[in-house]
Amino acid sequence: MVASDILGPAKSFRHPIIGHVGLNRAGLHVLRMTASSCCASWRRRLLRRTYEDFDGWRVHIKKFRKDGVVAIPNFLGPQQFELLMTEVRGLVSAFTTAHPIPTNETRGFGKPIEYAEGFDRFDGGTLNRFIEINKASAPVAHRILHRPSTRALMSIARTERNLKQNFYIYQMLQELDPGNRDPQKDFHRDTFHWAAKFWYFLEDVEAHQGPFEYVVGSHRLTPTRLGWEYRRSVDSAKQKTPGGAFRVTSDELKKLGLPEPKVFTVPANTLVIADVRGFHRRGDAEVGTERLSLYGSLRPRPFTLQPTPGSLWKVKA
Ligand SMILES: O=C(O)CCC(=O)C(=O)O
Ligand SMILES: [Fe+2]
Repeated sequence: MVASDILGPAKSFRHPIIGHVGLNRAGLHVLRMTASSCCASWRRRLLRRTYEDFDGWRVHIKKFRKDGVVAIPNFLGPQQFELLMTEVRGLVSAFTTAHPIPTNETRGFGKPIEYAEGFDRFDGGTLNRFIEINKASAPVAHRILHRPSTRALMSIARTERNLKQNFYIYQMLQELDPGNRDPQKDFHRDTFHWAAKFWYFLEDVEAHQGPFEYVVGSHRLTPTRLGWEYRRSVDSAKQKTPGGAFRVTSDELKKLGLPEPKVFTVPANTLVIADVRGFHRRGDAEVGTERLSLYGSLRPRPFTLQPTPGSLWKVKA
């Protein structure tokens, strides 16, 4: 069981094998990174034939592959967007009435506070409010996220299709307690393997509203990056760090030869997709600012060669 975790998504260096000092000195972490990356490339090749030309996504997928991030403006037509906004406003307002802002005693990442319609989670002084999108409760959002063209885009970004993953209406309230540092505001990468996230922004995001920031090109596993990952893995194994989402300083980013981060101040109706193996953070925000989006984490199984669960490499349109 413990050994088979190696072939799964586990990333905590408190794990007896993943966080084993000798094994990381021998290159375990870097091996997991490169092997899972090869698996993702293989799956993507198999999916490409079916999806790349789908509905004009080709140019965006190319940019996503090259930069690790892409912003697609005017994702919906005006009528559909209005319809969606009416639904979202109704759901957010019902959620706000049903669940007043909870108090937060913890620092760093809080535990999810579960409700029937979703959950709250504090990241330091930021409150993330997630309302689950399902067919019955949010039919418009559900339809948009499950239409064939959107599914195609998500499958390519995830390098795997037909995985059941939840999508959410995501309201973020920032700096509710400015003394409590939001850990998402430090540059980091989420995990060791290929993984994407999307935010479909429903309202403009301006510079003071904690825009998403991404270091373009930092998703590439260059020898310099792998060297950094290696050193971090040995240190993390020694310290038995729990998270496994390595933080990076701006000095280190410079030493890695990476550019200044790109700040995604975007108009409403923009879809941003990012490969979260690349370095990113939530930008600084003024007290009490909000961000509203549809959101999903697109995580494949790191070490599978099958892009469709249950089928042996066959991909049907
Ligand atoms: O909310 C953001 O802009 C980014 C947060 C983040 O780092 C993440 O969700 O992985
Ligand atoms: Fe992140």
